Amino acid sequence: MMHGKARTRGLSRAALLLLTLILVGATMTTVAPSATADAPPRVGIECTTGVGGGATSPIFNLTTKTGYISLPDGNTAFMWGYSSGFDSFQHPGPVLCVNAGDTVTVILRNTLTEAASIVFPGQTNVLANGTPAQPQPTGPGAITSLTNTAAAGGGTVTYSFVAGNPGTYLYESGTNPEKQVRMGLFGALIVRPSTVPAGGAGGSAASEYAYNRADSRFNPSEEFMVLLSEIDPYQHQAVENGKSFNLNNYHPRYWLINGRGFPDSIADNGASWLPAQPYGALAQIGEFDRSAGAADQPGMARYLNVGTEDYPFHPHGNNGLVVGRDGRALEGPTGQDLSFEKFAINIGPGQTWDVIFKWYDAESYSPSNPVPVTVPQMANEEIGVFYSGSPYLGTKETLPPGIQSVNQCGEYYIISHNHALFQITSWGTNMTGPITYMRIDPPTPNTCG
Ligand SMILES: [Cu+2]
Repeated sequence: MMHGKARTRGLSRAALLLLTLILVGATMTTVAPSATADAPPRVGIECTTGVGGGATSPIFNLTTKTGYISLPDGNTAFMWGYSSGFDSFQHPGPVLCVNAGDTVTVILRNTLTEAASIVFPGQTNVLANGTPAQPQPTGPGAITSLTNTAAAGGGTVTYSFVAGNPGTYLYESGTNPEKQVRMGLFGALIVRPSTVPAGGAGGSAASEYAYNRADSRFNPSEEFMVLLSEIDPYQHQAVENGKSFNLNNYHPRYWLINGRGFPDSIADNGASWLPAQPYGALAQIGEFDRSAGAADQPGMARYLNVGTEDYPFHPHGNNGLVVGRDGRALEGPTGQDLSFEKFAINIGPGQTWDVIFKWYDAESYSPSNPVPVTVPQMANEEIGVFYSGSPYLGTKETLPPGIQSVNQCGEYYIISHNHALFQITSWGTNMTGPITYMRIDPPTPNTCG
């Protein structure tokens, strides 16, 4: 379904899959802002790294804020969110990147009109203000928060923990989560190995590995985030207007990737028209060079589901290799490799999946080795705006008069999307929502921008 935007006629059967990305502003200590953040990458994960405390003791300052995001049907949604330091509202929260074994400190300042908090699923022995974090009872048998809170109107709480297993995690509000998480109080936490795994390649860096396994290596410049979420606009309207909301009536109408719906999802990180939605979801990769050995490594997609039901994500073209889930490598008790190839992956609420993927030209199709199908007459073709005019990677040909193309260098675009098709919508505007593309660039040197 839904292959109209990217024309894939004649592509090698060995295409592969999926998607996404990030941004990060400078984080700030409570003492002084950091001015050292590099310009954000145009695509791919944009980490927020901690400041202060030394290389293995990162400190993050997160502030709850309110704001609005743009949705593909032209609506806006009132949201709550975590922002870094004194940054303006953003959605989703900053992508926190740390190394295993780091002593991580997260200082939450809460500007909302009710108490809020952060839980770190998958991390153990979390402290709040120096003592073990505890659920907060509000009466006999009643708990409104799974952890210590920062009081409304400027309260703070300091969480700390030693980062555990490498992998992909959510962080989210533990306070009235059926309200606060839905309103947007969530983000991704990435824990990287602190050292190159045993048997890892000489000269490689620990950050090139997803886990403490030599076979979990990937290309750090092809690392993507797929953070999947949902919005019931009536709940957000109620919160904005200070009214109660009956959760029996909860019914999402929007579904998003990295806080954006398609086509905004394929725009660059930090796109100017999405000031509160910094994270794009385009997965831009190079053709995988099977002859290059260790010199070429596959891409990596980190999927997270912060919604309330399964999201069956489905890239087109090929399988991915599922190497981990929920912050744990897929391995047996003595380290046996239990990774597996999968086409559509079904990400449950609260789950994360780590998937390594690549695209290679299995059939070596080219103008001198043409695809064995008859190309339809032009009158029978529908040409999408990403088509190069040629079915061959790295080749551009003249398009018919009147056809507009944004293809840069003969690259391919392959759709990746939530395959629960009723969720491919923005309150009824079809073919929006959790859709993105995998972009494959031709081998270098190329003329891609
Ligand atoms: Cu499809």
